[in-house]
Amino acid sequence: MHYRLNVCSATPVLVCVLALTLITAFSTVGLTSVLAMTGAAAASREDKALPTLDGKPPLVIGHRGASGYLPEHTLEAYQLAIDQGAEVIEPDFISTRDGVLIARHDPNLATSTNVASRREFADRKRVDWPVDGEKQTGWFAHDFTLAEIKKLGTVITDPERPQEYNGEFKVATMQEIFDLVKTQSAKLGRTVIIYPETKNPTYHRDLGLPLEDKLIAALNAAGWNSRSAPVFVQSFEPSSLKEMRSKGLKTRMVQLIDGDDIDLKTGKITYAIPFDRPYDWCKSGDDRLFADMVTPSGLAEIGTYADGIGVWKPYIVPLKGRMGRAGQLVDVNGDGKVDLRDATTKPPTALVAEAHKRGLFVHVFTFRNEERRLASSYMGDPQAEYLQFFGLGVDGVFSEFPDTAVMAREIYLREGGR
Ligand SMILES: [Ca+2]
Repeated sequence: MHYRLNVCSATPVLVCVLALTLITAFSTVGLTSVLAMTGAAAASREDKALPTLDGKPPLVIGHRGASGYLPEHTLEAYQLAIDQGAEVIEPDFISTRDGVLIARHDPNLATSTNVASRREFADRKRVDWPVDGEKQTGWFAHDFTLAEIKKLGTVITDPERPQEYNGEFKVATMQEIFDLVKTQSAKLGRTVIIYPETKNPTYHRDLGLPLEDKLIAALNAAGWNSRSAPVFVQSFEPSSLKEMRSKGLKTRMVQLIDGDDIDLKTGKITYAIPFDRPYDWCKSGDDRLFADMVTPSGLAEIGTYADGIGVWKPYIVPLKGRMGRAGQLVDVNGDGKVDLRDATTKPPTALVAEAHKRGLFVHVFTFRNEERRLASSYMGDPQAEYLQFFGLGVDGVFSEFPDTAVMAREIYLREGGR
């Protein structure tokens, strides 16, 4: 029920996978390497090492939980991600007025909860409240105690996704999610990994509600402050990661790398506030862009304080629209608008190899099932997108549909004879 019927899924799966494997192979390593691979078919098991940094299968990371199905960042969404086979669950942490870390993507609660419909909180509404250089209107977590936030119901943020659970689940705290990870790991006999993000860390510091010390304290209390702990700590802001490192956090850390949009005419990533540069750079007058993080010197700098990068997909597989004779973008599928579905994938960049060369693992965001979010090259099949990225050696995928990611990885490993 999770898959749209399309050309690829209506075709025998093996044919599809073989075709995709060939497409990926030709587009990434070229004919010579493909021939070499064929010659190596009888090679030993060691030669079948995966192209990830550690040679192990890529991780499936439940992005905000199984957020394609249930309201994001709730215990229920995390439980579903674990049930679907994700090794990792990913919470973003912001702060309440009383300094409790809760899982939400945005300090503004208007889009992810039913706060706007609660009359008792009507007077908490703020207009043009600045968040990382962007003015927002809504209800902000730092104006609410945890007890008040626990009165709210969460809602799914994408209006085109299932709405039937809106209002049913509560906002989860950091501690509740830590407890879920521990309980589930013990129950299932497998390690569930947690991937906490300090969200808007400079913004929170400016409010007098810094996130870092609380995250470190909770990781210490959980017995998870070590390199081998089932933890990846992530942030878009380098200074947040550096601060936690300097304060004794020993877990693996991940520098996130964003962008605003893709210019389908040129195939290039575009940069606009607040997705042009980390907000800590913005505040300190550092005028570099996220683009500067993926250069050789940018990666070398990240290597001084982090263990891996979390990057947006087009940094690895660029996308481009089709241009008409008059220099305009063509509505290829004739649906009356020009968007991702009219774009095709371009040859992959060398970013995975460049990062791996410096010992940095590469996790990629965000994988979603909806056809409207897939480039036309994938023919509406989300598994095709996963298979391409797995073939390129990425070490993990942030997925909102972990069951699809797990299935694609099974196909990838099986077809590779592993
Ligand atoms: Ca179109």
